[in-house]
Amino acid sequence: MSQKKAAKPAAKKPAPALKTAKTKVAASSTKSHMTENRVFKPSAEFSKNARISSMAQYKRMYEESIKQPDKFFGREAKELQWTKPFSKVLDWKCPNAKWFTGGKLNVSENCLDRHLNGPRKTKAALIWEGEPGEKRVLTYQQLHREVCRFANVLKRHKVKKGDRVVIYLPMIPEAAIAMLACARIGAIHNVVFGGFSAESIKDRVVDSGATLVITADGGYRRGSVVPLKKNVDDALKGNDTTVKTVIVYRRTCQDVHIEEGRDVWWHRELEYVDAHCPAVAMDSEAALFILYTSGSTGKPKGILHTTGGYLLHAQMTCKYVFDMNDQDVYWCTADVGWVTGHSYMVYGPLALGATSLMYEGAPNWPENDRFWRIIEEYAVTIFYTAPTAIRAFMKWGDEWLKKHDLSSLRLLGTVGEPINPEAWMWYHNKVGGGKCPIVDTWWQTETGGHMITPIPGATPTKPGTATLPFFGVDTAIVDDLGKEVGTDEQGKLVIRKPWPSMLRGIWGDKKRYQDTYWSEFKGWYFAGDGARRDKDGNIWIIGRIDDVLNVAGHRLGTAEVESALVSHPSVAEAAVVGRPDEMKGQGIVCFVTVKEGIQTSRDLSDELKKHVRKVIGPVATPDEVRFAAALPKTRSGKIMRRLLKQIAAGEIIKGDTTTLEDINVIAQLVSSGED
Ligand code: 7RM
Repeated sequence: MSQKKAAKPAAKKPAPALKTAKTKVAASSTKSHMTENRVFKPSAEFSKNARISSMAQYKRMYEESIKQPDKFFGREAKELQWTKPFSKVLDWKCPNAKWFTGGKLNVSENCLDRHLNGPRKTKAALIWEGEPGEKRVLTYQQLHREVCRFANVLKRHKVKKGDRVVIYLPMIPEAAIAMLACARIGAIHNVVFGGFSAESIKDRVVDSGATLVITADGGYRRGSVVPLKKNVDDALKGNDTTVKTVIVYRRTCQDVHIEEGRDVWWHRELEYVDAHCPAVAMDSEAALFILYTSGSTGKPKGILHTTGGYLLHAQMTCKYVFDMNDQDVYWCTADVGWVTGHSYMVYGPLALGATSLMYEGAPNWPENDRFWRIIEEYAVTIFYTAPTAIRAFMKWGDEWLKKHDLSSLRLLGTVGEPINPEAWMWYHNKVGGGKCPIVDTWWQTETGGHMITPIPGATPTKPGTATLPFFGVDTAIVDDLGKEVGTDEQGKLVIRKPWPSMLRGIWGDKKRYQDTYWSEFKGWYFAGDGARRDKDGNIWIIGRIDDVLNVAGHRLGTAEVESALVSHPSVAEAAVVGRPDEMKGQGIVCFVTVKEGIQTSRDLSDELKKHVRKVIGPVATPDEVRFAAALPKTRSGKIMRRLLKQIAAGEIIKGDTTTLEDINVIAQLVSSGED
């Protein structure tokens, strides 16, 4: 291991006293927001230095953003560098939004070139640490150079404006370089998470019609090598896709197959190009990237994001939500394969000229304190991670934190799922030393950036709520008829106005875009989440109300897992539900009926778990496979998921079962979990 073992003894100053408006009244195990009365106001010191320093200022800005969006966003957008100024802020005809029409700009120019004229030129843009311990720092000048060179490699391979490029890389600087290089020449990137399987890559390659794939020989994860190139080879087997070229970065140096006439090495390609590559001026509404995400039905959908509005929102949220400054060392622990990695590791921070840290591997490699070690070593000031990670750290114990000096931290963030108050308190006290505001940011792949979030120098926070809408975000919580529900009542979370970074469509499927997001309530975006608003106006996200799972912050469709299961020769029918999981938020439970003549066994259940893992990827590995003689269905043949969820959670069956076709099915299912 190249990591040094010894850790400094905790040389921490005592944390300043908590600024709590109210004393602790709720038991720490309280899950319900109705009894959550702990309020944490930002410290006077934090507020004083923040861009937004009071609720009055937030409210003023919010009001302007809703009532005069043209004025508000027109002003904010001037902070981007436009090759040609826009003539109109918003053109909205539901469900089609056009932001900053007439304007032209280039995302890579905004993230790189415009920082080269002053002191940021030699400032760290990316700080990287590999899992085995290597370190790299790329200044803005160096990153610019690498992006230009790689963009020229893409051009050499005939990649043009509008072409789709699949990126399947580990968490290495080349992932950001590849994304920015695509943006520079107007190619549309489609990043596929390194934890997805060959079949998932193939689906995404085919659906997006990609002509080029960028990958690496392998990547490091928890001490072993993930065979990325092998997965790409398997995905492209049969030569029946549109892919002409595969560019391979050498990361792990193991032997890989090189397909003559298709595969080329990244480092060799660089020998043929120079570092001069002008950025292409793109229409504000030109596509920037596609990112696949799970829905409640069918295969993952390619969420389309465009240029001007997306970049503005990413930059603006880094400015106001993360309060990022030139002095900050900012670390987002998300993978680039998720939207969080796009907006908050690459585009937002770089647009703002900040320093973004990237770590390749697992949080518990070589030991449970890897993250704290990194925070100490690089004096990280802003840390953004997921509740599932926080719960894992809590379980591993405080001694891992105590070995490290975390006093550089000034702001903490979470994303991906609701955070339980216990985890919030632990994060606040143990990681933040009681002094750092926490921004619990609610948003989605579709929204492009933060939607509901505290403003750290202004918003009083409570453990478990994402609090208030960001600028321009017009939220409402409504019943099935679209009527706003009362205080503390649960309803569906909708957004009633377009916002700059909203998705512009689903790749290749206009109808699905309209149906999925804009049909439940006419003219409003329906996010798929349930929520409540408390008496102080704070929004508490309950979670997905559709058939989308959130496993350790990873979004998966029950339909995807079901279709993976029925692709196995022994399976007749499958129904997949989530069950509450203390660590992961949700675990995956599969109810399976087998084909005539097939014997069920523990071996078969293990085989099915492996099968799903192979088809979708390790993130989708089921926690439990339960065999059943039949699945509970209504008389019209719909699987009753509500019942299955209760069975999976071990709850006594509640609610109406009168529509159930065969009541005996339930008794069998309940007992099937007992052996
Ligand atoms: C960024 C991201 C989106 C789903 C979303 C929610 C859940 C995300 C929070 C949250 C409660 C949060 N994109 N979610 N953030 N729930 N509080 N702060 O996660 O497309 O992969 O997932 O994640 O259910 O609909 S995503």
